[in-house]
Amino acid sequence: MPHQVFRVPTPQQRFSEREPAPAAVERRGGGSSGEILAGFLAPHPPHLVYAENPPANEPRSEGGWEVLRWAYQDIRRKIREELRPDVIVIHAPHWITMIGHHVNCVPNPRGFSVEPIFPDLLRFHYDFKTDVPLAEAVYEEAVSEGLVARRMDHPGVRIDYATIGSLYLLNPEGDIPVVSLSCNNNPYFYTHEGLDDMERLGTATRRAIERSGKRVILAASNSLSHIHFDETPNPPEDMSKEHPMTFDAYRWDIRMLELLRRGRTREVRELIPEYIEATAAEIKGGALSWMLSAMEWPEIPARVLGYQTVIGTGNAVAEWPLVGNGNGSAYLGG
Ligand code: 2X7
Ligand code: FE2
Repeated sequence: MPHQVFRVPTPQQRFSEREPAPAAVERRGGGSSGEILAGFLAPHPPHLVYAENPPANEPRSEGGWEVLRWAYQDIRRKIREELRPDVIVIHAPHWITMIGHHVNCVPNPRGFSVEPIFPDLLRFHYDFKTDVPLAEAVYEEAVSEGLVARRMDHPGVRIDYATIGSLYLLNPEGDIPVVSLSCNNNPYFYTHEGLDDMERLGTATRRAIERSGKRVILAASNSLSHIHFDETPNPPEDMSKEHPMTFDAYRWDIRMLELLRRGRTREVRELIPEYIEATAAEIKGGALSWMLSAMEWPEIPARVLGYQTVIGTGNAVAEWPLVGNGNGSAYLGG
């Protein structure tokens, strides 16, 4: 029996007059052709957006972190020219909700985001469209799954910089509708329990996509090992100062990436709690567990397009190509 966090026994007990029960949910196999085209590990350090110098971001840079940015360039091309998805569904560890998995149902979130720790790097004007029907379907399926879930309907919702950063790096044109999910596993208190719920949220997300008829890509917005320097170099993009925080954190990142490159997702699943303990890996927010679960723990080689540190944290850009010609061809080893 998996551990449960803030689980309500039945949907019926949960609904009040303020929040009516969602309509009955059409189950898998209900006749629609929605599918997940690919999943992406899509890290969001504000440094990467800063280094791209987009007009929407106020600070200017000389570049930096090219290995990750060139990897993003590659997947941007694939998304735009080959996959052409209807929606990006993103789970981000900086939209932390203490109770419940929140789903952003606001049609057009827009505003100005200043990164609280690195305001010198990210002061970004964001503006994107939500796929509201799919967002509502994810909420409904999460409730059906027995999870505590909430719709975010406040038009003035402030979007966290992880969501903003990964969305920009995946789709700078901002023309692909989005479903944005919060991080409820309360990463500072739980490891296993929160991740069990994330896997259920993944199952719910998959069902919602299937019944939507949409062609969707998933984005797990997170770094890997997540201990960082306490001082920023001057300038921040001075790459001579960039290195893994510890050799041990680096070893762990590479061990996990090697397993993913071999399609050994079952072993990864077993190791995640130990990895989090050892490196404070940002996957403690659950984005990777959510995404792999939504893709049913695919035993295909992940295409790891780049690994690099950002202020000491480990970051990888990777793809799980579920359809089309990509079948993990980046991995050639035995
Ligand atoms: O949010 C982040 C992160 N994940 C990694 C490195 C530096 C800053 O922000
Ligand atoms: Fe982060």
